Amino acid sequence: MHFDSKDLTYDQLVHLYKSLLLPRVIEEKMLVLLRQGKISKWFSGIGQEAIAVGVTQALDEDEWILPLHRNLGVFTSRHMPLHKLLMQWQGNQSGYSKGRERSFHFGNAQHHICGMISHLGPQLGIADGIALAHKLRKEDKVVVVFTGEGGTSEGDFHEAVNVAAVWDLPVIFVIENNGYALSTPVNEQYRCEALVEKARGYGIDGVKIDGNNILNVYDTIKGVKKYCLEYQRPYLVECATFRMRGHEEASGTKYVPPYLFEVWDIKDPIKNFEQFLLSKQVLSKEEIDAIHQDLKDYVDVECNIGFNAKPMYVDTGRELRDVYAENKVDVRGMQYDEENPAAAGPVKEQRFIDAIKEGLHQSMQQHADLILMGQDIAEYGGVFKITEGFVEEFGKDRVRNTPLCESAILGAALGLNIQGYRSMIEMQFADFVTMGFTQIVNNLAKIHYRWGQSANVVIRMPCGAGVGAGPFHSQTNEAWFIHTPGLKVVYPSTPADAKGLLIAAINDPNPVLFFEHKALYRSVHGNVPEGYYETEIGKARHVRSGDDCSIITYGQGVIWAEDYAAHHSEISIDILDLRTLLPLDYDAIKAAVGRTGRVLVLHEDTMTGGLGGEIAAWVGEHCFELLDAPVLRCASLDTPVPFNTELENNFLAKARLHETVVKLLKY
Ligand SMILES: Cc1ncc(C[n+]2csc(CCOP(=O)(O)OP(=O)(O)O)c2C)c(N)n1
Repeated sequence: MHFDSKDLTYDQLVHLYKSLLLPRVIEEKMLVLLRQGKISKWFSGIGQEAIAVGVTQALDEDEWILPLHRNLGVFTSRHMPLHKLLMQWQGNQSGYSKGRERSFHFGNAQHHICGMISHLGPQLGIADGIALAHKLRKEDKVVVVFTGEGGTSEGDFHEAVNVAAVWDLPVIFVIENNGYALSTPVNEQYRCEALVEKARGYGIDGVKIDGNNILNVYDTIKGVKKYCLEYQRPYLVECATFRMRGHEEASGTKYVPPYLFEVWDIKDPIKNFEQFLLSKQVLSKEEIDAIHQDLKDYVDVECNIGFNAKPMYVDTGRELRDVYAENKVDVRGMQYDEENPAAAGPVKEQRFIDAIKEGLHQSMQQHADLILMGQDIAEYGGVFKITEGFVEEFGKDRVRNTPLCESAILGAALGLNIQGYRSMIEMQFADFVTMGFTQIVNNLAKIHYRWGQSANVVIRMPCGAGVGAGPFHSQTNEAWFIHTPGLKVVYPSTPADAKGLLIAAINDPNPVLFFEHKALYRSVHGNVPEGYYETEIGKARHVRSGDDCSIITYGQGVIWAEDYAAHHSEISIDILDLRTLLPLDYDAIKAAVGRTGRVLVLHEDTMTGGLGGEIAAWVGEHCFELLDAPVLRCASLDTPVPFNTELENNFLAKARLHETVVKLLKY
């Protein structure tokens, strides 16, 4: 192996050597601890240390790195105390994730590390967002994100590299090509000669290097960093290496031809660097032995601390509280008072769509750090024209057209928030959110609980049927998200609430899905205060009082219920508009049950697994004494949304509203 120390000083070379050796010494100890049953799972990076260490050492300490499961060298090079890492790996309360996450699945803002989630690829988009924040602030910082060669087959790799290329983001994508993804060899993973060839397809540059040569890695990343900053572009670095142990320690290596271990043992990054340092008389054999011993002593001392951590103290309240970031935004809108709407300024009649636009517009004026992202939202104004005129007023930096890549953009939104920006993503249609599902339910939703990072991201979801648009432009898919702790889900039915809830969502440090029904955009009008105000998330609205039955509903269901009540004056109907579906306003639900003793939950979403089932169960459990009849549900048919108007009308819950009310009243 050829080493070129260029202008590195004696101190720098020794520092690199110690940094390279530390993760190896720790890992050797880990293998012993595993055999003793003291830790449960271990993904070994033995033989690959030069990549994690070389990359991290080439960056400034405040440049973000997004490592993977074999990158112990990133964590040690960022000076994370080993005893705290050990607590993390044991699932101890004093670990970085308070026992909530395993192995390397955590991040830490102080060390500028954003940890992976198991899905591997989704962290690539987060790097784009962090880099975008640096670019917007004109900071000279790069971001490094790791992927294995297996991870490059995921759509997230493609999306993230493409976005970085199109947006000229200073991201260094490091592919750690270690020959196998679990048991899958590279010839079953991809067809190109080298993965770096893919760079050209994205219109960026890249290089393939020997990932076992620490000086090579270090020098390459230093140079690539300069390039990324000077030209404001991403770069792809493929590091050739080999996984010297099983995928994880329990999984073995039977599928790897034994000769490969011999070949790669000769290329061991530590042995080779030691030889180089000896041959150049940078270090003597005795000095190397002494460094080894020092590191072993350090590991033993830290293990003693790490294995004597206080035992887990289970506190259900704390677990539930930590799911959400505390909502203590400094600049708050005025709270909207239903009894006195004029308190939020003079009111004017607006369509639903105009109120959303105004809420977004005022939020852009309020928050210089609010970034809008979505397909065709800039010059074109979005397919529903909600952001029309925004790019002219707020500029391209803040009103960003995106390539067709929901996942990378949702990941980028999280990256932006890691750097203190907030963002709004417009799904062109709520149906397309499936393409970014993992980012929402696994990254955005769980990150605060996992390691305390907020995710101030609003996802606008133009949704709903009744517009003759067929199965993929008509869904109202809120139930997919209501089930996910960490998300908030709002679903307004009036223009005033649409504006106030959108402003509140943008102020909220948690990820909020904002459902806006397309059929209401231009058909529903109402008085809307002109000022900047919030409608509180988590509070339902009592729409009208009645004595015979209570309809608990939201979104277009409110319009149906009001219309039904208006046409059936012989029935005294009470209506509750939930407005927020997660978290639910249980007090308001209980009050609605108490007012009539007969409850019908109405929603446009399909029946099975819909919110109606949850509310019915909760009312049954908590309000049984108040009921005069079982809770009934009226929902859309359990089919996809059909295109044909007659079929669609039959599909929608509205078609069965009358018969359900009659049935309820007959009990
Ligand atoms: C989306 C997803 N599919 C499958 C897995 C299971 N899995 C975990 S690691 C892994 C192999 C990853 O290979 P690679 O990206 O090359 O990284 P390496 O483990 O070799 O470092 C697989 C298949 C997963 N974690 N996530």
